[in-house]
Amino acid sequence: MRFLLVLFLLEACICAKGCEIGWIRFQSKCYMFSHTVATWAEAESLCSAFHSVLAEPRSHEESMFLISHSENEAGQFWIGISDIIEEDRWIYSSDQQPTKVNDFHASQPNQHTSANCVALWKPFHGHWADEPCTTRYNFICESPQESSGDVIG
Ligand SMILES: [Ca+2]
Repeated sequence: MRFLLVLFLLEACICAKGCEIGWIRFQSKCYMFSHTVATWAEAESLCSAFHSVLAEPRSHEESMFLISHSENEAGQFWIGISDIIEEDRWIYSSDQQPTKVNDFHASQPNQHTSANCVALWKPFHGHWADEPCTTRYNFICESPQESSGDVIG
């Protein structure tokens, strides 16, 4: 019985260190670059269904990782930043705090109240564009690397 418990704890440790299959690790987070498209709100729901949120780059390094990786993938990618609540006040969805990084392309944002969600934009080499939230794009979910509290097995 004790041996089984040790095995279980060992496995739990191994699982907690990595990312689920199909997710990519960078620093302390796991990311999933979707292969399907959805509106920004649908994308939020889909990430939530997988116990994650739309990606929220909190540092220059995280933002650069998302931008450079998105360049290897087809499509534009929604992230969890919007100015839905107040025009030109760009906030993270999960805590409504102002963004800590700004990787809008030099020409962006440029669509005012008609575009309130941020996408990594292919023609801008993955730099941000403000886009209408109802457009269907690919999206990036993020979850913490260590998913404590998950039931294993
Ligand atoms: Ca706007």
